[in-house]
Amino acid sequence: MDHISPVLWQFLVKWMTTFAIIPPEASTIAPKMDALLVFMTLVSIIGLTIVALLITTFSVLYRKDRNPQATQIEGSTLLEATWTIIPLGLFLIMFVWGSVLYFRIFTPPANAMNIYVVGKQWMWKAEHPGGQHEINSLHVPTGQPVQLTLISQDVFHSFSIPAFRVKREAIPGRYTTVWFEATTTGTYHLFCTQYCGTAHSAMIGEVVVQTPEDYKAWLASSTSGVSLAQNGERLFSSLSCAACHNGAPDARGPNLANVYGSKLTLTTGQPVLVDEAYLRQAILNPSAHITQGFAPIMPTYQGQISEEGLISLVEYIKTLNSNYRVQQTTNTTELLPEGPDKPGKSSAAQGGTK
Ligand code: HEC
Ligand SMILES: [Cu+2]
Repeated sequence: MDHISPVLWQFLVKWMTTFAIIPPEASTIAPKMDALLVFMTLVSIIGLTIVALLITTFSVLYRKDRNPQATQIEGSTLLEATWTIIPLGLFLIMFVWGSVLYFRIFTPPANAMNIYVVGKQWMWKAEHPGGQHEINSLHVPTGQPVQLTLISQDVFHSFSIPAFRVKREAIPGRYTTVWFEATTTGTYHLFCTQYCGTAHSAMIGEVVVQTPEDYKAWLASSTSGVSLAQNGERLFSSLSCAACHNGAPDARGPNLANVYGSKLTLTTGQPVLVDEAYLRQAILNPSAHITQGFAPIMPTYQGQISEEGLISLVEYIKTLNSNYRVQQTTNTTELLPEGPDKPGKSSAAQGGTK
């Protein structure tokens, strides 16, 4: 951590990675996670040493031939309070320290760029906003917060990148997120850490961390030519969503422009925040939550659209927001080859939507 001497810390980390005690540290959170782990290990070792020493000393000092007659001790409040309060304090430090890290890992910064990851027996599929797809591999740039939105197509999986010290469950039917900022270029392991069937151990891959320039080049060379939002637009028309959602005042369905990030009121009077998860649910399970002022006429699309299709639809609906276009420009298009080269990154436009 910051309070330990940096030289000592570097030495320690070097030693631990050389002897494969910990994986390399390749994200901003990794050293912070390791500091907590080192603290916990030290406390355990010190505690173990004290207990082992006391047991040995007492067994020797009070053995039977030196103390044939047992002395009855009725207890000592001071002693008991001491060995309760000191460990309690130590555990509370770990608790608070751990919670701070936990909230940091699961609260992405507003300027994070989003990559979708779909898990299925037995592979990981990553979908970049520009339409780049990869299987069992994930390309990310250094120095840029990356949020992963995870979902599973079948059973529970868990997406883990040890070198980044992050891991998150991929759950069927629900989006989960995790974020990181890679610091060091290189290739790192990617695992599924939730037993998910016969070929679970083969559900592995690699994370390729590149400089922003190399990442840009990679995006350019692996583009499918159709971004997620463009693919979503196609689906939107081929599934005839526009028959009801055409934005006209007398349309049978609500106008979807600016719906992402807004607060809707349901017929029950309950307010809901429209995020990615809500959009996905609204398409699959429209009758579960009816927007006030509308009839429950939207058909369910359960089983008709793949997870990738849903992701595309969600991304398309997001682009219908006037302010999202700005946000998308600052988040992803600057990383895309065709994006204009801007001198300064502005994060001011990103406040409103989440
Ligand atoms: C038959 C007309 C109809 C069709 C077709 C239709 N919808 Fe809807 N949709 C509605 C109505 C009415 C609502 C509002 C009532 C509700 O929540 O179910 C709605 C609600 C929604 C919502 C929730 C947002 C809000 O403002 O309530 C989303 C998102 C949505 N539809 C997306 C889609 C997508 C994507 C498709 C195509 C795959 C589609 N809809 C097809 C009628 C339709
Ligand atoms: Cu798995």
